[in-house]
Amino acid sequence: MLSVVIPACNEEANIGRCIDELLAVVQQQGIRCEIIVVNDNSTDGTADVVQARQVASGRIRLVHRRPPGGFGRAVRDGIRHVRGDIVVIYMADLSDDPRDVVTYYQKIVAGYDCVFGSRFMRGSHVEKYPPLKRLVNRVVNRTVQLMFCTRFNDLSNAFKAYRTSVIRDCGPYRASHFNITLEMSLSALIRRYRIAQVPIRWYGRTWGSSKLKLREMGRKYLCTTLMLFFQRMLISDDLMAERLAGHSEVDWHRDGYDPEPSPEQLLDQLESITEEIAVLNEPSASQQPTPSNDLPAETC
Ligand SMILES: Nc1nc2c(ncn2[C@@H]2O[C@H](COP(=O)(O)OP(=O)(O)OP(=O)(O)O)[C@@H](O)[C@H]2O)c(=O)[nH]1
Ligand SMILES: [Mg+2]
Repeated sequence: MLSVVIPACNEEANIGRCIDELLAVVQQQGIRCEIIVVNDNSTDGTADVVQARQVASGRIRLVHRRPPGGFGRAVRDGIRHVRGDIVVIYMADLSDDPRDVVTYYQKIVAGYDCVFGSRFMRGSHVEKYPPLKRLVNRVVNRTVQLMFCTRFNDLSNAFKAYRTSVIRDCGPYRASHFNITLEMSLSALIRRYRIAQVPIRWYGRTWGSSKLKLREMGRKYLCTTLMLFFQRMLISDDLMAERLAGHSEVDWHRDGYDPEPSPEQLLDQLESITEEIAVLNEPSASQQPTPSNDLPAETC
């Protein structure tokens, strides 16, 4: 099952359309999914809009957070509630396109562990990206590319997909704000998971205000990047050994991790496997390159 985690803070005029469009596209593709909206002390009607949809669809769940707020804290909370085996982090402000969620899902079903969307490769489509933000994005991402010797060029973008097992292996995460986007993607990268990069569509916000404050976020991005850089340089052998032995600390996920799956969870898993087999049998899925043809070509 696909679990879409949507952090939301004061997105009253966006969140309803965001959920409706996402559900329509995903269900049209026959993908079983749940949507987990993590509301961070919104002072507008965000929670009411989600609750109204929750009544109409059993696929939607609303998680309320208590202060302190923060994008990273919201993502961490959302992940704790995940029941599916594939997780997509998705924005509430209509900047991401639900059709790309389907692409992510199909890539993971085809064998990848993670899918990173890029707004800066052939095939991507970007509208109304503020020029200053774009400049900072390119400088940060180029620096990260050099430090980690990687071709992935939009790692700071939060809209990504992971197998839930990858998140369990890489966690627990520490970042509280937007730096969690780097923590999640770089943690998977240094453990050498199979990662696909795909072009995505991105649209600038048309309602509400940005929560990303560039000046405040700099030191947090730096801290996360350096932490992961030193892990890569000094202890990547330990991280890989744990990954390969499957001995990572899964019980950090205390609230959501259940070592004895319930009959409902087993049924979910069975349905996911059946869906995966069906998707694999579709011609479009079988024509996609196998992971070995499209693995990240590390440059160092
Ligand atoms: N739960 C929660 N969600 C947040 C928080 N900060 C941001 N978000 C959500 O995270 C997503 C991205 O935040 P934005 O404010 O759009 O950041 P941005 O994309 O850099 O800024 P824009 O260019 O204005 O779109 C949106 O869905 C927000 O509602 C937070 O502290 N808590
Ligand atoms: Mg945004």
